[in-house]
Amino acid sequence: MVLSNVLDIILTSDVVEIILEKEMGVVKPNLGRRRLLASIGAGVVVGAAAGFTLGRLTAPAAPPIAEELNKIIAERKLELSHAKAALKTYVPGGGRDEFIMFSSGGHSGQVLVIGVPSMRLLKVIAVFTPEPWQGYGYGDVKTMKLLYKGSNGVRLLTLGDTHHPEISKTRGEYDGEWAFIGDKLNARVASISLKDFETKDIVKIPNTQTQHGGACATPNNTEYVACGSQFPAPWEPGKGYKPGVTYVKLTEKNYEERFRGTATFLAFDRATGQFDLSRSFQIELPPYMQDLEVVGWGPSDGWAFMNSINTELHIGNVLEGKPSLEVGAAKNDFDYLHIINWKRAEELVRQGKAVEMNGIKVIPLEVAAKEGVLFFAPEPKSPHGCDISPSGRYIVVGGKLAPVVTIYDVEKIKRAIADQKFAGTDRYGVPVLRFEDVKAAQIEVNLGPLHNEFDPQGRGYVSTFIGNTVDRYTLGPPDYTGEKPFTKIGEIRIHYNVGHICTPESNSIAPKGKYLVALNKWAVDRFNDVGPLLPQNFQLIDISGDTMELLYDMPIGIGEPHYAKMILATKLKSLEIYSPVGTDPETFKPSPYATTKGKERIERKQENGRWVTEVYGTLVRSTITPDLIRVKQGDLVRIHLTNIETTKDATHAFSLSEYNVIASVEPGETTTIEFVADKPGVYVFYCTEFCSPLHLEMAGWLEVEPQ
Ligand code: RUQ
Ligand code: CUA
Repeated sequence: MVLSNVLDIILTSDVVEIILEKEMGVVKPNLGRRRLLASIGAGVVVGAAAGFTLGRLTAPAAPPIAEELNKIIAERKLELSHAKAALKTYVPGGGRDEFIMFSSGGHSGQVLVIGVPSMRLLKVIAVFTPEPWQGYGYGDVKTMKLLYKGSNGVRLLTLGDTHHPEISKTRGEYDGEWAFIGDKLNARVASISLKDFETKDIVKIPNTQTQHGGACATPNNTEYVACGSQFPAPWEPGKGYKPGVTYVKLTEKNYEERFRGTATFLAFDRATGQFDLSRSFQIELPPYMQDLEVVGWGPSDGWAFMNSINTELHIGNVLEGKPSLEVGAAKNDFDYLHIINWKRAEELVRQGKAVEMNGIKVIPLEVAAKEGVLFFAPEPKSPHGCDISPSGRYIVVGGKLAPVVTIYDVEKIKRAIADQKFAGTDRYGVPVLRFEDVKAAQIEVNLGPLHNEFDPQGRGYVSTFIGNTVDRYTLGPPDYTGEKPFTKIGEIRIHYNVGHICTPESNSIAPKGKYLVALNKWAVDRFNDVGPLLPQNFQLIDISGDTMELLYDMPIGIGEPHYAKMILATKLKSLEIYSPVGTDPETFKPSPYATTKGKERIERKQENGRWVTEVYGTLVRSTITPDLIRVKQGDLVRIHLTNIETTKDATHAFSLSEYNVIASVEPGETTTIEFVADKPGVYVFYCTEFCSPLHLEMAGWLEVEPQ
């Protein structure tokens, strides 16, 4: 049989081209199909690369590739589109994904790291919730400190609802050095180092109970990470909101007068990964429910935008006959896009016009309204999402209950503000712009548009929650200079109920296009049933062509992811081991508690009137030294552990039976665990990573002598 006929008739050449491009790297985009087929026939490709298709291609007597694949397609009852999708997403073992996606883990409290296009889950980074594999929150001092520091001062919070991840930026582009994630439930933000993919700081945002507007890095150098409150908190004039302390009776009048939202700019230190509240500032906002936030660049440099719902100030109380929030907050035809001049706010703080409340400088609402920090623009009915085009000129908002995306022109906003062209003020004295003065366009899309992402061709993508689609549209100049600006040009069906979407490096000056991931809330019939609680469904979509094609469904069996940020994998520079041996991952500097082989020791001493047994130990295949630790009941036991391995992947873990203690010690790392030996007995500790044939022998004893 002639090879080219087989390809044309049975499989079409698409599949083969994908294989050759992906597996062999021999096909340049300009190499035509004709030449390609000719080369297969002539056996030119012999030995070009290794891969599952090659044996077939190169052995002269082997059945042609198409026949082989066709058999699998038939056996597995696939369609051509499935085979193509499989080939476009399959990354062989040892291969690398082109993009890395950082996805929120929803109410798992963690961050998911996913390779694209393979959609393989690479890691779940522990952030707000204890996680035993990483030794996070089980006696490991650095992680315990983080969880306590990041709590609200009232109780230890071990629950977070992560929504919006972010990656640090330099000159408007993602730089791959830091990631950030917000906790909606408790108004917290965490920083994650992308050197070791570990959480380095958690900060509770002062004067704020819940947050939904971030994290969002300022574009030039991630000087600040911006975040905005969601549900307003009770507020004492001059004192703000303090968890567990502030009480204001919930009445309609009090809600209007004594509840407040916030926009916060957390100063971030790129060198240490720490947030610094003393250099941060906050803007007091009306008790509208603020939603997503973006910080602009280019024409919108110095400005931040956030939408809001419930400008009705409705609080509910259905048992006493009041409409629910759902009903009461959907009355107004327009809510308010918040337009924040954050550079101006920074200036006002410098001039001393802010009030210090709970450790942060707060610009009072009246000052923000009068001094050019805060403006409003009407946005249609229960808006959602707030995204910025690559040029920084357009702010795009979804319309939840209206089948349109609304696009604001930042140039028009700035002009209207400069000309003091306002329709009036809201009830708090904040100037309100006229919709017609600031609108660039409204694009009709399917029902329930939520979030927007962009590609390098100046096209936008919007998720439609009710329509169950992702719609593609054109922006206007300078993002898109072709025919038919601001026009819907395509859509793809989604399964099902899409929330956020994610394209590589969107919401930066240089989106990369190629793929889109839809973060779907419902999976319904897409996977095997695993009980009534079903996974979320991430769908990978190829957006490189004129029509969008569905490539892959990835079940997410942990939490409810909201947003994700995707970056070119080559921008990430992950450490292979901690170096030199004895490095403290908190600082990436040599730890004063590091020990070397032969120097392990146990010391017992008094510290502030309490007995402390301090252990300096090492871990190496396959011994924990010391392997017998004797302490007295009631001692505080502090064990410093150094993994003295320098081999990639040679992680050891230290887990202590009956004590709820575990630490993960990566090659080269020094870490410290601490616990009180409150119960007498003999307890085994062992390494929980299967590290060598004698891993089972990597164990020891803790003897707690009764008092
Ligand atoms: S938003 S409800 Cu990102 Cu669509 Cu959280
Ligand atoms: Cu170390 Cu098992």
